[in-house]
Amino acid sequence: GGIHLAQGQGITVNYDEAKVGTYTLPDPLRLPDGTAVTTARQWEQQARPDVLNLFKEHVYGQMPAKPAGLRFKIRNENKNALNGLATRKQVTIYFTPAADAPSMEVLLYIPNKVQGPVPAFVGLNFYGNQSIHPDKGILLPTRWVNNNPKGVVNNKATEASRGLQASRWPVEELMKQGFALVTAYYGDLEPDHVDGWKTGIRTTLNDELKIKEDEWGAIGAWAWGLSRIMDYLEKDKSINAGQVALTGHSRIGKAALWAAANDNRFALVISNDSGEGGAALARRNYGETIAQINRSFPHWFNPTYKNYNQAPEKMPVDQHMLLALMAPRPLYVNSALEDQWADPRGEFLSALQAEPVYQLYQKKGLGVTEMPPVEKPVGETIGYHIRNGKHDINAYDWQQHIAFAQKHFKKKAKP
Ligand code: GTR
Repeated sequence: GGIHLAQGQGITVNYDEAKVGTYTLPDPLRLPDGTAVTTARQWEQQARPDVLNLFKEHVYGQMPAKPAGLRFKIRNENKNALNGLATRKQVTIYFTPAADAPSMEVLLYIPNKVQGPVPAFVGLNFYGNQSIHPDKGILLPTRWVNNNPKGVVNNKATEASRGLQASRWPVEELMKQGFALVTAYYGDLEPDHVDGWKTGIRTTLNDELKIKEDEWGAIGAWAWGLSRIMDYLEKDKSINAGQVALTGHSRIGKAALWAAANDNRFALVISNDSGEGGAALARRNYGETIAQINRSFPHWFNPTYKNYNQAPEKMPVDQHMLLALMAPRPLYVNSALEDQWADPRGEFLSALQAEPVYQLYQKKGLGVTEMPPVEKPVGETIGYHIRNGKHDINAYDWQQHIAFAQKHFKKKAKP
């Protein structure tokens, strides 16, 4: 062990499997009165609503409904983007009818050579839509962005930030495989810093959503934004809204899981290195812990989550139950070997422990009970891989995600 010590900031970080400790996971198939859940119907009508509420109450906070005044504006459309490979659309989602309504900017690339409506990958980005591709037609964000030596200066995105994270977004490959790509900047919902809530939707939509800022957290706000993208996609005739794969890396992977738990319009879900508060089991003392995440990012979760800093075993849920909320939808979880901070084994075990709920639907999970070797993907309706390398989302990860989506959407590659 011993890597990532800087992230420990005084809290001991364990990387020794022998020191993980023993723990008992809560059983998703057990009702509060002790009754065993044995059918999908029982899960959906009795257990599932309860589990979802426990996550609201103890982890992520409330999830407000779609605001009545939601509206969309196509800002521009270019049918000849990426040298003719794609149509690029930029759409503003306004959250209220007011002229100066809080809003988010959505970027879509839709493949030109495929008969629509097409399946889509949807995910938020870390540095603005221009960060996903050098395409000069992408509008720069005007809002607060985390500083980055590659073109974000004084929390403003500059021209130099175009394509800053292009390695994480294989746009051309997705077009060739017949998928649309839909993305938005997570900071449009809430800037990712301790005071971000003051300018984000947790403040600007207090009245509209009838919610106080401390009744949810930043992850909740990001997840809520993902559902608003889904609201738009249901109206866009070029997209097959029944085949939307939701993806997210790391903190955005946590938000993706939470969004899909609340919104079953997302047909397939991908957790890329989402770690603590995402796919990884909280009861395992390995890598990042609840205490650690609440110290570094006090704005991410519900205030109640802090009660478990020293006592994860007291939580009525653990993260395998979040994964179980995806059932029976296809779910893909993946880890990276050098990303021990995210606890790869804890992510794998969590996916494994979600299987009993999938079995209620006669869906097969991982098909293994031990972690597979590096770069040997496993699984049916629940997929998993661990790859070489660092905390990131790269071409290898996307290759597996695309193949997984193709298999489940029964959509062949159509160049
Ligand atoms: C880390 C954090 C992780 C993960 C990661 C990321 O600092 O501790 O939980 O969210 O950031 O988002 O890249």
